[in-house]
Amino acid sequence: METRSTAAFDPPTINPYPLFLNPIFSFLLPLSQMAVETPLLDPPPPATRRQQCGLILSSLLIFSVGLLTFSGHRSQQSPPISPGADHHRTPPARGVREGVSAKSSPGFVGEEEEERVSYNWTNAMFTWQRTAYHFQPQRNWMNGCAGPLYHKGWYHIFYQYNPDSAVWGNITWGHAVSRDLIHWLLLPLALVPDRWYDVNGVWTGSATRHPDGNIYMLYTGSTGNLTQVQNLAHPADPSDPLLLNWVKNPANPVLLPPPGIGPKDFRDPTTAWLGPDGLWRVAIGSRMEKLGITLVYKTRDFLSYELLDHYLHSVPGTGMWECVDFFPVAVNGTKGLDTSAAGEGIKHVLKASLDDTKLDHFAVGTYDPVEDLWTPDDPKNDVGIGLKYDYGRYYASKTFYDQEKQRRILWGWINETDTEFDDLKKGWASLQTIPRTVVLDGRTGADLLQWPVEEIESLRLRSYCFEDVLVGPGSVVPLHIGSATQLDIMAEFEVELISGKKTDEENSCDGGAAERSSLGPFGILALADASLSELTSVFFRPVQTSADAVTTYFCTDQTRFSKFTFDPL
Ligand code: DQQ
Repeated sequence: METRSTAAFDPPTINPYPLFLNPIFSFLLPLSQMAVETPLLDPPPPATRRQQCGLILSSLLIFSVGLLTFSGHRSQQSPPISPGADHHRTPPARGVREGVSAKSSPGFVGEEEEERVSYNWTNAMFTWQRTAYHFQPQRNWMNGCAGPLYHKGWYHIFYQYNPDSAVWGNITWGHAVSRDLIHWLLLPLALVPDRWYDVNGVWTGSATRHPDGNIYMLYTGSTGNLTQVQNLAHPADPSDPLLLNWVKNPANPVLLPPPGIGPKDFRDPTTAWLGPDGLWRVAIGSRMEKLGITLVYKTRDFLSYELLDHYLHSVPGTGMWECVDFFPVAVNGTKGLDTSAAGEGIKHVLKASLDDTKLDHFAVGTYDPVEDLWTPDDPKNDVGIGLKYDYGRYYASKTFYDQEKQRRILWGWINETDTEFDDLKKGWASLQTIPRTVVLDGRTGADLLQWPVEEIESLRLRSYCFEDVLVGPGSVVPLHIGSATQLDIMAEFEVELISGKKTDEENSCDGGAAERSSLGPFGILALADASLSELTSVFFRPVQTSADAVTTYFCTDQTRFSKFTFDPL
C-alpha cells in the first residue's frame, strides 16, 4: 500500500538569468488509493543510480495510502495542503513587471491574432525566462534541428534559424558544436538561402555518414515559387572537426516533387540507411490529401535517385508528415544502433511530426529491408494515432546515432506559446529540448524509453537528497533546499496497488494536477512560493485501464503558474 519515491535535487547556478524563482520544491501527494506496484518511470541503470546517490544524494518518499481524502492522513513532515483547494486563487507571485507573458498564461493566447492580449514586453524583461540548460541561440527565431551528427570529438547541431528576426522566415542553418551535448559553442551560419533552389529557405535536412568518411547532408530547399526540392551539401573540409564551411552540390536540386505530390508537400529528408542491395534509402515525408505518407528513394551516390513504387508507410487521416525519422532499436540491450542496422533482434521506429496538430508521433514496428516496407507492431498504435514522444510542447524532433558512445540521441524543438508580437518584443523565440537517449522498452517491446543524456549531470554543482519521506495523502511536503536558480530533479516513485480493479476512465494530463485518478496524481510542485499560490506541477497520473494494466501519464500543469491580469501587481 505504498508509493515510494526517490528524488535528488541539484541546483547548479550557472545561469545568470534565474529560470526558477522561489524554488520551494514539494511533493504532491497521491490523491487516492493504490494497489499494484507500478514502475512509473524507467530508472537509470543501477550503477548510475548508486553513483548518483553517492554524489547527489537521493530521497525516498513513501506515500501512505488508503481511502483518502484531501484532509486525510497528515504528513509527518508538514500539515496537509490540498493541491486543488485554492485552485481558483489567482494572486500571482510574479507578473508582467517580471516578464510573465502569454507563455506562462496560455489563456491569454487567443485563437485569432486580434483576440490575443499582449503587453509592452522588452527583451530585458524576458531574460529570466531564458534557459541555461537547453540549446537556444542568443536571439531571434529558431525551429528544430537538422542533420545532427558526431564528428571528430564534436557534436554538431544545425538549426532552422532566422538571423534577422524573432519570427519564422528567411530560414537559414545556424550551427553550433558541443563536446558534451550540453555546453554549446555558436559557430557561423552553415547554409544560407542564396540559390534559386533554396532562396525561400534552407529547411530541415539530415546528415548521413558514409563508411568512406564522407558526410552527405540532404536538405529541403524552398524555391522562389515555394516548391520544395531536395538538395545536397558537403563539408568543404571533412577533416575539420568543426565543419565550419559547407558547399552546395552543383547538381542541386537532386530531387523534385514526384508526379502526384504537391509542390509544397515534399520535405525533410531523413538520414539515409544502407539496404541489403548496397543502395542507400532516403525517406521523405508527404501527404496525399489527408493520407500521411513516407516516400522512399534509393540512391547509390546521393545524386541520382529512384522512387519506390510504394510508400514505406502511410496512415489515413494524419495529413502532412514533416520531419519523418526512421531508425532501428535493439530488442534487447541498452545500446543504440547505427541507422543502417536491420535484421534479427531489431525493431524499427517510424516517427512523423504531424503538420496539422504539431505533435510528434512514433510507432514501433517491423521493417522488411528487401521490400522496403514498415509495418506497425500494433495497428492501434500506428504513426499519428498512438504514441507521442512527449505530451508537452514538442515538435520537429530528430534522432542521430552517436557512434562515439553507441547511443541514439533524440532531439526535439519546444515551440513558442508567446504571440509573434511578443516574440518580436522580447527578441527570441523557442528552444531545443535537452537531448535524450532513446532505447526500446525491453519490458513491453512496444514503447520507447527516453532519458536525458548522462552529460546533463555535469551541470550539477550542489545536491540534496531526501530519503524515507512519508507523505500523508492529500498533502504537500516541502523539501527545503534554500535558494537556487536552476534545478535538476530526480525522483523515483514506487506504487503499490490495493485493488486490481479498473477504476478509471482513460484520461490524460488534461484534467491538470487537481483532478484525481485512482492512483494519483503525485509529483513535484516546482517554482512554488511559500503560500502555494504560485506553482508549476510536474506530476505522474497513473490510470488503471483494466484489472492488470496501468497507463501512466507524465504531465505538467501550468494553470497556477504566474497568472496575471491586466493589473496584476
Ligand atoms: N519546418 C521546416 C520544415 C519542416 C518544418 C521549415 C518543421 O522543413 O517541415 O522551417 O517545423
